[in-house]
Amino acid sequence: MFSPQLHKILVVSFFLLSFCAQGNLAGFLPKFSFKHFFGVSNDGRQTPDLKNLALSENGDDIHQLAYRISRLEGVLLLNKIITQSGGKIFATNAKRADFDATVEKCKEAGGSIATPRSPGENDAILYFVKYFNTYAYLGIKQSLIPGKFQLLNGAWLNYTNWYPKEPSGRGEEECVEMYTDGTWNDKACNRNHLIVCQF
Ligand code: MMA
Ligand code: CA
Repeated sequence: MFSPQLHKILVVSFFLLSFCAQGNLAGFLPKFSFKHFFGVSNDGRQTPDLKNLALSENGDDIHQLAYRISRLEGVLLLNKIITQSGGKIFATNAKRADFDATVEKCKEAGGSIATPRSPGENDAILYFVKYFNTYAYLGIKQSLIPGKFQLLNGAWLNYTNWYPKEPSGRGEEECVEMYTDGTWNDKACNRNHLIVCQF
């Protein structure tokens, strides 16, 4: 029913709105309030105000929805709640986890672990690594060939940003972390790093 782009924006919007509703981003964005985007239902829970978005096959409804989403996207970008590069959106929940838990959290949210495929995408992830001054795991893992890395879908990398002399683990470091300058290091998968997802 939605284009992949609209679907992605909806998923990331509700991922972030649910964290905000739980107050999990308190402190991350102290001056910003999401209250304009919520109505309060009679059971007291906060729910997104989507009453004007009853959808049909009517193209006008889709345009209204696209317009509303683009305004939400503007707010999220303005406040650096999300970053983007090309068509990809990146976001964090400001929490830490090891590699497996990060993969799981991002999946649960309808996305996947942040995986830079270009300098622009690397920078979009780096924004959060710098903001929280915390390394992040990337969606890259050692292949069956020790010291050779691939995407989680098994594809070989056609963009890399290794720190000088990395990867250095020779089979002992199966995951990849992003340093606070945006360069990459192969590393054990059990560290607590910043959760950054892509959508
Ligand atoms: C650590 C560890 C490695 C990294 C080296 C760089 C000593 O090991 O983080 O993954 O390659 O530091 O000196
Ligand atoms: Ca290393």
